[in-house]
Amino acid sequence: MKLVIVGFGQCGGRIADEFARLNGRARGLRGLDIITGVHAVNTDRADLSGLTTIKSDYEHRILIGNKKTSGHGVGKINELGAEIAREDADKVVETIRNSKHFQETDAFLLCAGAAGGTGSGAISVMTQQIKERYVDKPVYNLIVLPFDHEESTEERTVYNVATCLKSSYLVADAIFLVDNQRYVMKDEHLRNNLDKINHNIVQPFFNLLCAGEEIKSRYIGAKILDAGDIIQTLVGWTTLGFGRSQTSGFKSLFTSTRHFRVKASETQKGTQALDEAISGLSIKCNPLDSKRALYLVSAPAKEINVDLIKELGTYIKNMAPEAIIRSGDYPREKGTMEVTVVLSEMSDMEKIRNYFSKAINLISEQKKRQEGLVSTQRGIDITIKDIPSLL
Ligand SMILES: Nc1nc2c(ncn2[C@@H]2O[C@H](COP(=O)(O)OP(=O)(O)OP(=O)(O)O)[C@@H](O)[C@H]2O)c(=O)[nH]1
Ligand SMILES: [Mg+2]
Repeated sequence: MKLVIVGFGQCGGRIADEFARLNGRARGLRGLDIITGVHAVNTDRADLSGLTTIKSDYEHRILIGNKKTSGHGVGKINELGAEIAREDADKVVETIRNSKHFQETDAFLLCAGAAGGTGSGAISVMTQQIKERYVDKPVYNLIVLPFDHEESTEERTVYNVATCLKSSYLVADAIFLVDNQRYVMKDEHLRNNLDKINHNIVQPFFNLLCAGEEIKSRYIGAKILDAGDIIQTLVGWTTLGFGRSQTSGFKSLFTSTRHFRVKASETQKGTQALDEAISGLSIKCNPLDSKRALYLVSAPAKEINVDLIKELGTYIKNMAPEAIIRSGDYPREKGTMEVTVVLSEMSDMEKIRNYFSKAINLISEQKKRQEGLVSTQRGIDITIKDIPSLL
């Protein structure tokens, strides 16, 4: 599957930058292209300069709203981010269309942080604009939720997240939710942490996108997972995970790969990787609430067997009994067994529901505060009229 990636704001831009590196790895390691274009869009010139892999010309790093912000961002006001995106939408859409391999694109993936201003405001507006112009291509969002501490220290956080999520939900074909808090690694500088987090966010897409693009017969699985399967799976709120277990060495104890203990061990490695993928899903959720799911096993060809696929299928079916499950195998890896999981069309996610109720409370509190402000102004106005003026 081939994607066009567009990142909005600092967070979105840096995740798009990570996708550019992912495509570099697909080319270098596998001779495949999985991305037809990577663009970063921002109201902040410095953020665009900080990227490292996305091409640095104005067609790949797109500055918007320069007249309104003078290249300094929108300072967390996501309404302004949305307004600027609406005004400059044509510029962005035209630029994307002009990229060289655009015709090969299967879908769009737009990325942003929900708590900021530019990305949070722009992502839904641009999703809508792109959907109107490319009716036959799905448009997906990848939305990053803030760290817990941002909620308590920054007033706008909850409001931005709630409005961003609602607006995206109204227009995007599916939304990958990524919770920064799930990726927090202690004892590291934030900068390093963000790089690692971004790497972990993007990593699960590698096999998922490569599997259907393989052309060499020895890398094509018994059951290919291609763009059609992925598109059929992605609907509404979505989460994804990735797990890996080492396979090298465990066979050396036995001379034959037909030995029953070898087979049992392969299955065990598979469930171990699947366990890791599920426990590391990009947002905490209950798999029971998913209506569509997908899993992909990537391992050396001789380690993928019917029992393994069956075992993983049963595991997911028990976990998500209501889901339509699609699967595939990808005989590529050496020495590792990797499992990628997508759970989609989630009917509930506690964290998201909480954002909406917190925002509703916040809005009614603000209304009350404003009303209070209005009455004190009246109060001053009343007392001030009896004081003599020097003018
Ligand atoms: N995972 C991840 N999260 C990030 C990164 N950069 C920022 N964030 C998160 O994104 C949110 C802030 O959004 P930004 O992308 O910085 O904001 P923006 O879209 O540039 O908007 P303005 O700066 O207000 O114009 C916060 O919740 C951050 O924790 C990043 O590189 N990776
Ligand atoms: Mg910014």
